Amino acid sequence: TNPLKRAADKVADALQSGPTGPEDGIPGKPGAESPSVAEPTEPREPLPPKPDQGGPATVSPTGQPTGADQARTAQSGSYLTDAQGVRRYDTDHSLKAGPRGPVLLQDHHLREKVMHFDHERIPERVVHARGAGAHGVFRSYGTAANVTKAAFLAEDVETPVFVRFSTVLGSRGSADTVRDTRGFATKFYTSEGVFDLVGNNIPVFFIQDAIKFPDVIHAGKPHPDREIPQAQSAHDTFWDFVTLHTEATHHTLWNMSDRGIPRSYRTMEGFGVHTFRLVNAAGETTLVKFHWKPRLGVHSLVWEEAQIAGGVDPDFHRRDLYDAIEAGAHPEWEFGIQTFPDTPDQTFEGIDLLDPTNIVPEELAPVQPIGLLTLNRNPTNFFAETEQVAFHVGHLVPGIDITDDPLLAGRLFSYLDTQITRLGGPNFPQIPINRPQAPVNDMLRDGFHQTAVHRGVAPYRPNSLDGGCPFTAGADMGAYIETPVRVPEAAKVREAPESFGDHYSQPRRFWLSMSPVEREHIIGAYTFELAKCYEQAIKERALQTLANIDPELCAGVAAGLGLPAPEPTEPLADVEPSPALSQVGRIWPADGRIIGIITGPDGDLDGVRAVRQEVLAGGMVPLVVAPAGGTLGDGDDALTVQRTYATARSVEFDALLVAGTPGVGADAYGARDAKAGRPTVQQATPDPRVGLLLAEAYRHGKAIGATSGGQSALEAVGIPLDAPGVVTGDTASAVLQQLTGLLGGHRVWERFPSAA
Ligand code: HDE
Repeated sequence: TNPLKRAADKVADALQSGPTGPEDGIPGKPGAESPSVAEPTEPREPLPPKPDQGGPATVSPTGQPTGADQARTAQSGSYLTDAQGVRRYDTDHSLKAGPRGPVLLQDHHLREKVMHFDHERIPERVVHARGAGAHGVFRSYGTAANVTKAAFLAEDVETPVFVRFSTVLGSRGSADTVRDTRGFATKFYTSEGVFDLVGNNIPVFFIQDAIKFPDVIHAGKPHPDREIPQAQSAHDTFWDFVTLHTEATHHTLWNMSDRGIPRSYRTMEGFGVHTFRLVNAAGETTLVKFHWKPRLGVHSLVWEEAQIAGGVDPDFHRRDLYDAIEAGAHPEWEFGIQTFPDTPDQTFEGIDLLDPTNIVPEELAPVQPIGLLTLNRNPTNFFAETEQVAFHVGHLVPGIDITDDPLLAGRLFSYLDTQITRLGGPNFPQIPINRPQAPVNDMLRDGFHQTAVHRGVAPYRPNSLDGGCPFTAGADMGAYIETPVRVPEAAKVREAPESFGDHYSQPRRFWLSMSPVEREHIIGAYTFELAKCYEQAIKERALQTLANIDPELCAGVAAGLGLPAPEPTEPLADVEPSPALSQVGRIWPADGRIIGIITGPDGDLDGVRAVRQEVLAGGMVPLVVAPAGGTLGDGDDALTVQRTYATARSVEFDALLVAGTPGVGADAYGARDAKAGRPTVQQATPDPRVGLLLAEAYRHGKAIGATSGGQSALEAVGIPLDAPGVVTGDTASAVLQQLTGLLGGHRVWERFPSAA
């Protein structure tokens, strides 16, 4: 009765019954009157999906999954086996000629185990090696349905996704909080096949043509002789490149801004960077730029925090993403598009849409929300999912097409090519995390790591042996049809268009859009990075590019380097600021923010208990910080200590609340001395580590609160109780209310010198 099953049976019958006549509808086989090269048959029923492409779909006699099912479950059965499923009685001792004798070569288990281990590492990604991923769901609002026929963008469609965030320059084991661009790559498993949006948290790119990508990455990666520095742009070759290729000025400026050191993956914007072309059901096209807008707002670290985190918690962003998802604080981004008419010149308000060093200010083309992304599940296995996921800008679905951006063209080659080395052959789409969730019926066969057991004999078409399938679909059956865009009639050249020559007006707009604090941070970042360069000529050339952006920027950096500020070599561009580019001055939800509650055995434990519940009720995360681990108080009401004075560091918290007089740490300063029989050092109040926690939080513009008992701790480290963003109250709850209000602004910006 099931039409799919009936059709499948017919195909199976046709395959088994051997040569048949034309009455079977398979002309071209023996017996047919006029062999034809046209499509030999018409699908009479909806075509059956090919049998599972993942491997033999069989179940073992014991009912254990094998083949594709086993690939999904990986482990089954209760007993240790080798890779062939043979149970092993011991995996801790090699097979020897007697307990003290030589190890025997015939020990298959030893050799299999060590052989597999020897090959556990695969090459890391040549860029974006360091990353973290998560599963989620994308729900479309349907607001893009007038400009694209993509099925997953129709109203209320839910599509599973996998997202991988990354840094660009560092190795797999490098720190998360380095100054760098972040990758933001999303795999949508749509009903029409996989769509990958392989974007960044910065909307522009260093170069305008993919042919320079190897060069810019060679310049950014560690020096080839000493292999230092790791995951840093603060070195000569990077600055040499970006000052000689001035098209890099805009991206570099974004890197030197707070965007280069995000607070969390959860507080990053994402951008598709290139201009894409959407196609609707009527065949009309619209040019678009894709945006991800984080619900928590765009929020960054301050530089000192980034450096501290690099040491005390190199996994800062990875941990943050994982913990937030585990805690149920599911990060969300709204997906949006800026739309532009698809005119022959492909410019908008004078901005060349094919130049990936350009943005279009949101004030000129507002970002229209088209759906919501929620990350709600952590990977089960980092290697299987986050490491093996393979994105590709060429993974497109009907309704989404490319433009002639020359940077995009090279990427369309690179992402497929790189997987062959990284994932060991052309069959990486069969790895579970990469499998489409739409039926796959390709004619690709064999190759390294082929896990599918393909049936049939004719992986070509047309054919007259495998029931004629696979059939080709037309546009009305959901086929991907390239937009028949006109190709300009022109001579073959290796050249960029003249409009790609403006390298300073967009950086100037970015600079003019920044608040004083953000400008101060940018000047600090350039000064730090250039001061790390050895070559004087590179520093001078960098100052020249800065002079062409803005004299204040150039003078600030020149002063820090102890060099004269040059005059601009081009007239300064007359551009309007784009307020949407600034991170300061808006109010965001406090969800998922982390509140450190500092207390001790003598603290107000009832107050702490109550305030913990209020923090949780407000969608935030409370972390109780006390002198030693374990619990505070007794019985059922005992409070679990989540951070000790030894393990807490300011970077982890968005706000601190001192509830009662902090206690004195038991390990480094007291118990150890006492244990060793040494006289205990006279304790300062508060514990020096609490002092450091408070002083850093204050310096980094974080909200700080204290109950009456805790105020002395603030005063002891010189924090004025009437300073901006410092709040007090009788109870912890009263303090929390004020802290939550302050969190909306992300930081207490007034505390930074430029705001004074
Ligand atoms: Fe990539 N890029 N890229 N890139 N890129 C890779 O693909 C490349 C560019 C981006 O989490 C590689 O599978 C070229 C822009 C992300 O797995 C490689 C050019 C943007 C990721 C590659 C660019 C990106 C990559 C390395 C210049 C933002 C990580 C491993 C034309 C729009 C994806 C891999 C993940 C990864 C090539 C420029 C984003 C080598 C040739 C522009 C987020 O194929």
